[in-house]
Amino acid sequence: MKEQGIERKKVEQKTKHQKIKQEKIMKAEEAYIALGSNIGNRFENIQNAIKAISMIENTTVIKLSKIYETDPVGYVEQDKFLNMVVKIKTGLDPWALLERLQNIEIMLKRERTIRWGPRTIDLDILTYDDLVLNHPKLTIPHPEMLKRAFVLIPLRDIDPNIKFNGIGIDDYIKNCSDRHTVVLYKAFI
Ligand code: A4P
Ligand code: MG
Repeated sequence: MKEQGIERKKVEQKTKHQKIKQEKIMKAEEAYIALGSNIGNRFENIQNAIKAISMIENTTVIKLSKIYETDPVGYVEQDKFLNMVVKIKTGLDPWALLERLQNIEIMLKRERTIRWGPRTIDLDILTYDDLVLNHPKLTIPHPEMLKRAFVLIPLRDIDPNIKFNGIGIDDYIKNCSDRHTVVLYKAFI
């Protein structure tokens, strides 16, 4: 009898915990995260990063783009990237979210040597609700995103009607010089 009581209490506590998590997420903001990898098993790095993002507290991954193989932009003497975008809902503020993403980069042993250079995993916050933030350690929307087809093409998979400054995403993609180097790699994870 006593054991049954303890079990019931555990279940009730678990349900309460899930309810609190659900409530926090309901109040949460939507954000887009860009993922990129060009070292080691790129597909596995992307998969592991998504798993880790889905385990961040008060955060749910709600949509995934397709995965694309892309030529490097910026520092070009490096291997091709795999890129994709995920949409999340999070109860974390943008700074806490950045910290969690950087911890995931460290966990997946990202090496930071050359700016714009090779990396096992790069996680950038593209947008966070309609927040505009201009800080050297956190700029939102991501300052380069509207010039990069390797970001915009996967973002369009998730939200083909998204606009920036009143301009549709297709118009931005048309003006990206890397648009012909973004090639479908896998339609799903
Ligand atoms: N930081 C500022 N704003 C943000 C934000 N919105 N999200 C700060 C994430 N971080 C942000 O980044 C340097 C600092 O940016 C961080 O400490 C953070 O506080 P980093 O990731 O350490 O360095 P990085 O990635 O080498 O530099 P950066 O400027 O972030 O480069 P990007 O813009 O990420 O570009 N070509 C292809 N095809 N595919 C790619 O994925 N990626 C890059 C890197 C270059 N070329 C590429 C790709
Ligand atoms: Mg980055």
